[in-house]
Amino acid sequence: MGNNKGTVIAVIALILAIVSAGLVFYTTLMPKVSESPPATNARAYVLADISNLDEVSMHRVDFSSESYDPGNNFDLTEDSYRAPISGYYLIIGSIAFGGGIQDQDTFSAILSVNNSIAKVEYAHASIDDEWISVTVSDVVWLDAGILVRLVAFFDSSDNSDRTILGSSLAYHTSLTISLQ
Ligand SMILES: [Ca+2]
Ligand SMILES: [Ca+2]
Ligand SMILES: [Ca+2]
Repeated sequence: MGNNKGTVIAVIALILAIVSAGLVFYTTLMPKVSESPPATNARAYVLADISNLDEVSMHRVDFSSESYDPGNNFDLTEDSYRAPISGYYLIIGSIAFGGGIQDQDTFSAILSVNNSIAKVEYAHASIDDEWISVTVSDVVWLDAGILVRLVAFFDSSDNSDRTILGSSLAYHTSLTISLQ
């Protein structure tokens, strides 16, 4: 009996040793599960029309609402997106202009990265007073902390003001950003 008891204790001790060795191996040698990256997706849009924009001036688009911004990277006061981490980002900016004159006005949507012009797209009104959407998009490397903005520019043929159109949905004027 004494021997059997000793054997049982020895077996239990061996099992405990194996289990604790396994725990040490698991906690110290297994690769750490990487922490989830910060949320980067954001989309801001213009809720109500912005009228009386003077021509041949750069207008930082004044965003008023967000569809989503879980990482709080878009600042509606500064109208800018700040990259939370370095990486390649897909950026899509759309501006809807109103009040154009057929085949004459030139409307531009400008992607501003780090306060420099990164890309420009432009279009002309195809009929009088039609709203016209201009979209600029690109994949851009952003270092962490770099600012992205959407800028409007236009040259009206009658040298008059024009309007950026807003909507209660994001389909008129918006800026969408997503880490690739
Ligand atoms: Ca704003
Ligand atoms: Ca925000
Ligand atoms: Ca003009």
